Amino acid sequence: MNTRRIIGAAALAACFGIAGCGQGNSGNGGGSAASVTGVSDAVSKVANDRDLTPDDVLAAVKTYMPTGRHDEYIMFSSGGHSGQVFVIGVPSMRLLRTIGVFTPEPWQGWGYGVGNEILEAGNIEGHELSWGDTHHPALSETAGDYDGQFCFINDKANARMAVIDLKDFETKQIINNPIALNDHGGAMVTPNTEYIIEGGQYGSPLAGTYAPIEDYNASYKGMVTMWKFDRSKGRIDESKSFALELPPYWQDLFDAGKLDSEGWIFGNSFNTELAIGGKTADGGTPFEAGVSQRDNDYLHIIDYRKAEELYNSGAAEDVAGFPVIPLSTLISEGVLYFVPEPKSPHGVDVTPDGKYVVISGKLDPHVTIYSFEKMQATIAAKNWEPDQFGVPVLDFDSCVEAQIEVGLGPLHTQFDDKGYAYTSLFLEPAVARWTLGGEWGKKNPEADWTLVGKQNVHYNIGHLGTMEGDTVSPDGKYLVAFNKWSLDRFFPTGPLLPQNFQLIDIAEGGDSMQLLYDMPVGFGEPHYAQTIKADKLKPYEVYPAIGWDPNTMAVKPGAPTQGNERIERNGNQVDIYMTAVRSHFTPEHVKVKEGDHIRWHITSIERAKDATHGFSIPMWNINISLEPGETQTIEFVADRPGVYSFYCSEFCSALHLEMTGYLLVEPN
Ligand code: CUK
Ligand code: CUA
Repeated sequence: MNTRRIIGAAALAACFGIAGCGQGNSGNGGGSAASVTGVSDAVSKVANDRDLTPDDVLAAVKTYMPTGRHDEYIMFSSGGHSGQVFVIGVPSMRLLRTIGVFTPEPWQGWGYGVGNEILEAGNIEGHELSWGDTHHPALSETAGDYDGQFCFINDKANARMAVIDLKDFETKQIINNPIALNDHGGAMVTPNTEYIIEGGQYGSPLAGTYAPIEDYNASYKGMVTMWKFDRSKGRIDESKSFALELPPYWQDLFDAGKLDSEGWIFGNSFNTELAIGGKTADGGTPFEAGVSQRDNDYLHIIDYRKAEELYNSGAAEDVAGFPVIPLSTLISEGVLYFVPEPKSPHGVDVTPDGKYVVISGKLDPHVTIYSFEKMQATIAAKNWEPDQFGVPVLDFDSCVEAQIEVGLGPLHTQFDDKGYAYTSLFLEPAVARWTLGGEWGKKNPEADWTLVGKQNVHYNIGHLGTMEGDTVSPDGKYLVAFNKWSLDRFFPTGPLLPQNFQLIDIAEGGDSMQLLYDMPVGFGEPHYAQTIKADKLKPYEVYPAIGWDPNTMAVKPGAPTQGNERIERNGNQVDIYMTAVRSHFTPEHVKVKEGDHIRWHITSIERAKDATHGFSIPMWNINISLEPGETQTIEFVADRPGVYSFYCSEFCSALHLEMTGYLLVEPN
């Protein structure tokens, strides 16, 4: 034990030596050689007192972020059932921001006066939805690489898609899928973000209609929707979007081809058994067993460029007002092919060169790697048998490049810059590192398609994410394991425990991964995250001009400005034009009559970075956030007479408590 500790001190001294040689982080300490010894002694005492091993100390030094220093990478994580997106710095694993998406978020005023119309657009036929099951965030791409402009995320529970603009990290659009009520294989983008992919999950009658479960094979459908993204408007253009009808297998995840395979998308599936579940009096097999009977399901191989041509030529049919290309057309026009994939597949990931597609089988210890070139040759040779719906099922052996035994319960795969792939192993639980073949395989010394290392994780890993790990140029460097269970890792918060994001150092090759840090996540269940190099993000410091409307990303005509604050009455319609600046609102008295319809327009006329004001009124569920330059409009009916003190809900200045006023609602 003592020996370990002494080595620990030495390792630490070496680490600090390296840090001291750099820029000198924040001016404290001076970074001279003399201070290295001093730091080493002091820190080895702390390490001894806290019973830290050399690896612990090394991990701490690799992740510690001195005050004022920024993280190298920014992770956009699904917020799970919170329906939000979490923004987390890597390697510090500090939570930087929660972006309100499908769910109200009071601090940003999301749903309390800000973004109400966007949230309402996500309701389905008047049914208010105030949660979402976010699964897969997708950063916008240019030429297959993250460009830092937009982030998209799906809501599995309700088949919805959201658009976040990374200029201000705010949600701009929520769109309902008109033909589906659940999704899963989204959001994924094509390499230039022309389309956002949203694949379905559980086979259902299209457009939320009714059909008896006994008619499953004929009346239930699968689908994948291609949402057209208009980058100049920063919105999904529903009028140029379309869907593909698929057999009622349960489509799971999708990934877009890139480089060699650009123009194609790939999706895995399960329940090719067409099980309908349910234990009935005359038998019946519950889903768990029913969907796991066959040895193979089908990898979906889709020529989306050809589908786009078909849509443009009018081959789609109208389903609830949305264009859907029928399955029969997809088959006859050569848009859709299948290839068998082993036992209960999960995860589909295209390699950085676009040449291979990696599939995991939850109940198969292998990853199966398909060659895009071989798929194309198999299609050209018509080496297929039709499935029961007539879809060509390509010959497995003609398409497979390699199979690697990686361990128990493989799920998802990501890549690095050294030609390694990383696959999450849910059941072990661990991360497996293996080598790619082709040109990328030459980036590491090991043989192609070989398992080279494993790192245990805690516990039950789902997705994993390397830095820019699903782009054409992954950085590697770190890997984050998104673990479902934490068991003994944290203080037990009752029977419901946090989930665990574990940071792993993957910078060195071979079998050399090091677990660095556990981040408890108190919002379940985030599935996936994408991580971008921080310097690719160019967010606004303050909004570009006073009177900026984040919805339109432009100055709002007629927004209140300094000097023209006023109250206008037209019948019982009252428009209040107010400004906010440290530390007052203008006007401070607002007198209206019971029953008046209020439109309250407020502009922050601040230009200083981080000078955010809030604006809250009791009784009407109003609390908004006004970032410098921002304008917002709140509407409500003053249906209750009384005196209401509105106030700024951000501690913005020494006289923040004085930043208040009275809404006086005079009785009729
Ligand atoms: S799924 Cu969750 S662990 Cu929704 Cu991407 Cu695989
Ligand atoms: Cu403005 Cu407090």
